[in-house]
Amino acid sequence: MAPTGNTISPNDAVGSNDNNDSDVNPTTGTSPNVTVTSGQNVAGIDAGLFQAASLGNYVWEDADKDGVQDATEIGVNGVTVLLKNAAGTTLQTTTTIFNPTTGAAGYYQFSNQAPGDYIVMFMMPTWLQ
Ligand SMILES: [Ca+2]
Ligand SMILES: [Ca+2]
Ligand SMILES: [Ca+2]
Repeated sequence: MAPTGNTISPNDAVGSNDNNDSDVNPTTGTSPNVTVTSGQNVAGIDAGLFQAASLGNYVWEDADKDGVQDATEIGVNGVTVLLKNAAGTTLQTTTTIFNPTTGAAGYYQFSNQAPGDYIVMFMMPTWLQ
């Protein structure tokens, strides 16, 4: 099993060559059957691990239009935020809310994402269109 906070990588990414790929089923944490003969050293039975990442986290009303989150400017709830992959396909959708920790408005977060390339798209609220 992967250590807490880690996830097992996809297995057999290199196909026929086991030298540099992960060989462990991400769901079960086990390798395929491996036959080892007398005196043989079978290398290449490997497990890749990664830690999930997150993206966020704030939409605010930039009242003075300077592009800076000034202390007097408040977050905006109810803004739809899309998480897309690098090809532009939408993976997840969320909405800005009050931050559950700080209570500040305009908070969003995409948790438990695999390392990689993403695009975040903000759908403007109707009162800004
Ligand atoms: Ca393999
Ligand atoms: Ca391997
Ligand atoms: Ca500002």
